[in-house]
Amino acid sequence: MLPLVFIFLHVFSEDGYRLWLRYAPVENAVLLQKYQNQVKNIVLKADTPSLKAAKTELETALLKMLGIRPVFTETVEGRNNLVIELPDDFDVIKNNTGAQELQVIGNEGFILRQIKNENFIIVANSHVGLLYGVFRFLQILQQEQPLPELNVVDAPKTQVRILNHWDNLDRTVERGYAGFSLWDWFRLPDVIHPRYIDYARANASVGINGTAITNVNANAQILTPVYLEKVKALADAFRPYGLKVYLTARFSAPMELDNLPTADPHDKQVQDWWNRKVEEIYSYIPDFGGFLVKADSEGQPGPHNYNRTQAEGANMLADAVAPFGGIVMWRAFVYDQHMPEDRTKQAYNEFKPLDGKFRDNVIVQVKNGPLDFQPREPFHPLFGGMEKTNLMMEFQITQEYLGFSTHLVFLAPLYEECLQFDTHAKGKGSTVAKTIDGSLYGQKLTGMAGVSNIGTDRNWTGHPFGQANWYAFGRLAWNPYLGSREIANEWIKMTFTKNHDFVRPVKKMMLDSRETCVNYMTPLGLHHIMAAGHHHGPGPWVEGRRPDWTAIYYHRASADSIGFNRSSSGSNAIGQYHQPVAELFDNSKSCPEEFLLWFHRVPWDYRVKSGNTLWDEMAYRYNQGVNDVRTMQQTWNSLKDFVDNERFRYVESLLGIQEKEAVWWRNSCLLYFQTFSNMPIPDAIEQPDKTLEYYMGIRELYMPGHH
Ligand code: GCV
Repeated sequence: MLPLVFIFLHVFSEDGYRLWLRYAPVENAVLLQKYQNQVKNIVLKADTPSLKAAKTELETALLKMLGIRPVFTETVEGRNNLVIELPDDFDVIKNNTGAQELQVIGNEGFILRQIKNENFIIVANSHVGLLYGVFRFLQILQQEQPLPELNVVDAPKTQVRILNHWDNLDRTVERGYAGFSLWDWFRLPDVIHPRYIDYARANASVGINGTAITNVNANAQILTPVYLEKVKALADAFRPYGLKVYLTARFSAPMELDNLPTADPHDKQVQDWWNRKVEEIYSYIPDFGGFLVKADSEGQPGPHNYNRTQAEGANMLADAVAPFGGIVMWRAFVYDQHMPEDRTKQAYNEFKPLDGKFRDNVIVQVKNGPLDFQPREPFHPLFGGMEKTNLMMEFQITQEYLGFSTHLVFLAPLYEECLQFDTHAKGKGSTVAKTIDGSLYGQKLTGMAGVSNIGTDRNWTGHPFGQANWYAFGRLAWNPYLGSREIANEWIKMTFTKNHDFVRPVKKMMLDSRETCVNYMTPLGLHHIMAAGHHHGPGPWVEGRRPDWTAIYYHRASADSIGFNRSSSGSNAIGQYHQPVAELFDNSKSCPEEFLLWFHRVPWDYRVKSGNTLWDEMAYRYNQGVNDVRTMQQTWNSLKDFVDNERFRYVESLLGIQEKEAVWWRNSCLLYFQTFSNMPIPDAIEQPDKTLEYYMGIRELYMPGHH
């Protein structure tokens, strides 16, 4: 007979809406009883919006997980209370927390502590800190961890932990693969969809405290009163969850909205315009976070139009928001097709000389790598390159270059690889993580942004495993030193089941998936060989009028070699890194093989570490990528009995797409590069079953995320 839980799984399907906040019933009977005892009596004064949110979350979660409705009181009675309060309110808290640790947790951190097997306390210095503490407590229960001796003192290591939504006002989402924008501008401000609250809950549960709700390719209309009313409604809905709203500022807004003759940051009229506009925004949203700006990049206006620097542009906006406590996140993604310089060097060349010239409330937002969210890039040399400037990380959660929302690619390993890279900026151990959390240079303003993969799809992210990337981003923004394994472990247990026989193989599948994607798309340091425009599928043959948007600019394949020479004998991009990193990358023998063709131009018969020629190695890696997707399929198929039918089938279908597309990538890239190498595809690997002409003839119209 099938165990009851299996029958249950097949009868009750899940659509993925509940994310990692499913609050499944606790299965371990001993733990269940202990938990029930501990939370029967909850001391919580729910007299502010954040504490009301905490109370509601507890009520929902404890009923679902433990089957009980706890009593909420304002006094500690006897033993076994769960006390959720600010430090000074109760003796049980005062006597069991120290001044130093209260200082360590700051304004957003918390302490979770079991006291002598009796009471359990959740302490923070703010109501949002208490809410974060409640979410963490519930996560511990969801993962069925024992409470005794639990002692968590935790605080975020970065200040601004923010999602960037590239959402347009017509509800399309640039590079969005999960439906339309969540923000229903047409019905706002009157209709507040419950989904806005669930969005805020999910973010708060991992400590995300900001959301930039509009596309960086900005529309000035968002700054008009009609839209500010709507933004205010969203800000009001998010506020209890500690989630601040930010807007993208179009640099030419004074000209577009009020016919000013210029947007020159040195022009007094322009400065006054922004000052007034900011005052107006704060009249709607008193805790408005500030602006996110893309300037002088891909057609966006900026200070270059007036021969001003990026710092002059940023500082003008910074001065406008400073009196209200706002900040400006100024993107370093600045490059120009007319510049003869290697595209990957341009941002550093532009920003490095400006080090120390930005206001204190400006934070320069730098993409993880120097190009554009490729499956693999070396870290951006601005990390460790600007000691006197606030810098924040920009990761992409949406998988623009990693198979959209149909490929299972767990991004925590990509994030971790970047964060753990040693820049050597101040000697050994100067990891990228330390350049963004203020620990290396003592920056006061720190942060991490993630380009959102969220949309109106019922399961939020299109791919059920895309949720893991949202989760991972939040966890790493809170603590950039966490490991991918730990993050995957937490997410799987809360999103699916705690059963070890499921968690173990799924964790392996997730942890391997990024390398798998690199192999079937861009092995050995290849980059930007995706189809033009929408970036879906392979396009190593892409040529065009704008060289920096073609594939041939990046791989430079010819009859004798392939790769971009960025060594000291080439574009010298390696010169933007500190020693010994520069030297490591400079020499093709010491350069990590995963970056070989990023930094070097290498003959087809070059021997790589395995002893294979470069050509054979490329073929084997492409093939390995395909085989590994097939292994993912086998793994998933073997786990049918642990997953509800709906999610099981959906993931199964998506893995089918991923397998087909991995084959497409492998075959088309090998056939295309073979026209240069003139070498045979090794017999040991599956041979392409279609011609290069067939692959080059594929045209995909109306792809999501590209408008
Ligand atoms: C929002 C890449 C994407 C663009 C995106 C840009 C950016 O070029 O393809 O869609 O624009 O990055 O990060 O600004």
